[in-house]
Amino acid sequence: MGALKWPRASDTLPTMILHLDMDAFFASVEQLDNPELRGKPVVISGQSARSVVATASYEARKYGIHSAMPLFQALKLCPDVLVVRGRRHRYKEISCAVFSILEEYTPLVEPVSIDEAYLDVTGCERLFGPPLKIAKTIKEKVFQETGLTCSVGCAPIKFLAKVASDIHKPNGLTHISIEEMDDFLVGLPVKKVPGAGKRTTQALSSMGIHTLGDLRRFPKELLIKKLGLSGQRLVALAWGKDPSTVSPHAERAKSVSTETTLEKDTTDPQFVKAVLLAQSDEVARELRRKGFYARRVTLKLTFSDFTRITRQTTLPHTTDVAGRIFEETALLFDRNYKGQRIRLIGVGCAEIETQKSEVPCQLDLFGAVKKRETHDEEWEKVEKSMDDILKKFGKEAIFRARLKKKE
Ligand code: TTP
Ligand code: MG
Repeated sequence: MGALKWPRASDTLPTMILHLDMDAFFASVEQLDNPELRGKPVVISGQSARSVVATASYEARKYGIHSAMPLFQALKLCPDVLVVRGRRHRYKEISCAVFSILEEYTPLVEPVSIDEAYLDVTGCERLFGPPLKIAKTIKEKVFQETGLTCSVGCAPIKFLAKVASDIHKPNGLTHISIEEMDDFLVGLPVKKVPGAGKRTTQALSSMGIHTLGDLRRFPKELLIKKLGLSGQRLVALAWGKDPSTVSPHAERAKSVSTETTLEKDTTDPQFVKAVLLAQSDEVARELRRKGFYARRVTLKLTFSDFTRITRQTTLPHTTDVAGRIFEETALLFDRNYKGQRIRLIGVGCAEIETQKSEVPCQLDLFGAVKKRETHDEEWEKVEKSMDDILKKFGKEAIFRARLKKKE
């Protein structure tokens, strides 16, 4: 057999990819937030006659209920099923928390959907241990920080990582090593290959091809003639050649952040807040310089034992204002700090947009539109003037009184 060519392997390191998928995501979040739903058949759905099920809890799946099923059909299968209206904002919040955990292990995180991502952990071994250990740690961390379970697949190529994450769902962990990969591919049903649609699998089935092993034995040219590009892709996958790589989403890559390792560890909240204010200024100035507005604000703290936490807030409107970023990070700090010795402080902004979003409006009692109470506009004016002065007179020209060192 000729030498296999791994997609992103360097000469010495075989690629190792993880695929993580949250279990019954929306339903699990609802069960987490509302203990009365736990252990019960639950579907997330609209409540009209035309609604379809977005997802079903594993208890509901026992009745044959699944995503995309019309609600009336789900109610026929299980008249007692609890129908819950979805809360996108909450799912997004938990999704951000999960992605922040993943980014602690590698910058090569590719979000696929709100509850699913690929990670390229090639070469992370020295830092975090072998891939299976990383997968286990990530599962534990996701559970600790969100209270939810996920399933993870671990394989030398991307599509197999996804196949693997589905094998022991829910709360599964499946590893396909390089040594096991060939046997695994031979026995894999074609319909399990992500992207192999109904029409392709039916066409293959009519040729007697049910597994990738069957596909390997079939004349390649004939397959490509019959199925075109998708045939070509399947032949490559059947031989363990997946050209796709883990590519972090362009939008997510657009983030602005700063961090400071302190000269001496601290437990003084006032000191931390002074640092947060300076960092918020720095990040906001960078946003304004690039013409960006951020929707997500992140606080990062590393403690003296090198454990760390990242916490984030999704804002109702985008911002490039330091005052807003500071208020949010200070609030995150107050909510999450438990007196540990702090070694490093970081502030970041993500979910960057190039358009400013409107400050949300509230209707007052008489239906008139009223602007929400906010200081953003005043801050904005002050900070824009600070930018101008700094540009004209240099870095030391102006600073916040709060940051001035006591003489
Ligand atoms: P999935 O990961 O496909 O499903 P899941 O997380 O609910 O269950 P599993 O344990 O099998 O992974 O989708 C993630 C979320 O996306 C899901 O909780 C609800 C939402 N979703 C829809 O809104 N519509 C759909 O058709 C699907 C498939 C999912
Ligand atoms: Mg899922």
